Amino acid sequence: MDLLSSLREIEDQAWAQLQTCQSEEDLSRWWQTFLGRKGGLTQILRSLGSLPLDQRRTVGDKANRLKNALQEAYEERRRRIQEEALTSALAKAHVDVSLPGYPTLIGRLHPITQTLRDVLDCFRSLGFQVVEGPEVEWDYYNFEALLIPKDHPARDLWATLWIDYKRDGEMPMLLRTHTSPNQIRYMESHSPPIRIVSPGKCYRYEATDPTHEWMLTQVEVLAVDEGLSMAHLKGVLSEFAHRIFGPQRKVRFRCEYYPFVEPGMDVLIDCFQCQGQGCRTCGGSGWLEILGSGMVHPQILANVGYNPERYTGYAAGLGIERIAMLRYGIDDIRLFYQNDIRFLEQF
Ligand code: FA5
Repeated sequence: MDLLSSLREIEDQAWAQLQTCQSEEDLSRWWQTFLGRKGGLTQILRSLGSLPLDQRRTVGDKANRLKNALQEAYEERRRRIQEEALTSALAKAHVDVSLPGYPTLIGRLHPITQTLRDVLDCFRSLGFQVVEGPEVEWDYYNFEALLIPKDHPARDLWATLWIDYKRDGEMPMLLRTHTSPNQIRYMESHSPPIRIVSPGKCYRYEATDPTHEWMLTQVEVLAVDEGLSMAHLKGVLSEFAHRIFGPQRKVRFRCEYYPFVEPGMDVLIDCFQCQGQGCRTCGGSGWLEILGSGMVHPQILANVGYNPERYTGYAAGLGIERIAMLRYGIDDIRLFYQNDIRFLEQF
C-alpha cells in the first residue's frame, strides 16, 4: 500500500476512534495509536524522506494538516470529557443548601474557673491583690514554716502526695496540700501592710466522697497590718459570703484548730440540699464547710522577720469547689472533674 492510501486509512480510523473515547484513559490510548512516538501518523511523517520530491510535498502537506487537525480535535475532546466528569461528580455530591447546618460547639469557662474568678473579683474589690505560688512545694513551706514540724500529729490533717525525689541536703518535695505556703513565701519577700489573695490547685491523698476530691482549688487570703483583729476577719468573710451567696444565706463561724493561726475558725454555710436538715451532701450536719481561717500565729510573724508586738494578721483558705457546689446546687463534688459535657454545658 502506498503512503497516501495508508494516510487515508489512518485518517478514517483516527476520526472514527476519537468519537468513541469516553475517558481520559481512552484518549491517552488513542494518542499513542496515532500521534505518539510510535503512532501511525508519526510513522508516515518519518518516512516522508524516502519519497520522491513531488510526492513528498503532497503527502507531507496532507499528513501535517491531518496532524494539526487531530491535535486540535484531541484537545477539544479532552476538555469535553473533563467537563462531563466534573458535572457528574457535582451531580452526585450535590449540596442541599436548605438542610440545617451542623451545630458548632461553643466552649465556655469551667464552673470552677467561673466561681474562682468571681471570688477573686470580690476580694480585689475589697483591696486585695492576686499573687500565685508553686503547685509543687517544699516540705518546709507546706508544713515546717507553718508550725507543723515532722511527726507533728497535725500533719495527718493533710494526707499528702509526696514527690519521689530526694537529694542529700535537700528538703522533701510534695504536691502542696493547701495554698497556705504562699503566706510564708509572700511575707518573706514583702513588708506589711499586706493584703493578698493567692489562688491555685492543691492535692491530697484522699478517698473521694460527695464533698472531698483529691484535687481541689483554694484561695488563700492574707492580711497583715497594725491593729488587725478577729473583727476584721469576720467582717471580710461575712462580706464575701453575702456577695457570693446572697444575703439570705446563713453563715456560721465555728472554732477550729490550725497550727498556723491563733485563734482559728471555720466558716460554714447552710446546706442548699436539705436547708440545714441534714443529708448525704452535708454528711448529715446541715452545714457545708467552705473555708478555714484565723489570726496569723505571732510565731510565724516573728519567723518572717516582722515584729509581732506591732503587727497582727488574719488568714483564710477557701475551698472553691465547695463554694461552687453551694452556688449551683451541686450535690456531688466529683461531677466537676468527670469531664461529662452534659454536666458542664449547664453552666
Ligand atoms: C486548710 O487547707 C487551711 N490551709 C485553711 C486555712 C488557711 C486555715 C489559713 C487557717 C488560715 P482545710 O483542710 O480545712 O484547711 O481546707 C480548707 C477548705 O478547703 C475547706 O474548708 C474546704 O472548703 C476545702 N477542702 C478541703 N479539703 C477538701 C477536699 N478534699 N475536697 C474539696 N475541698 C476541700
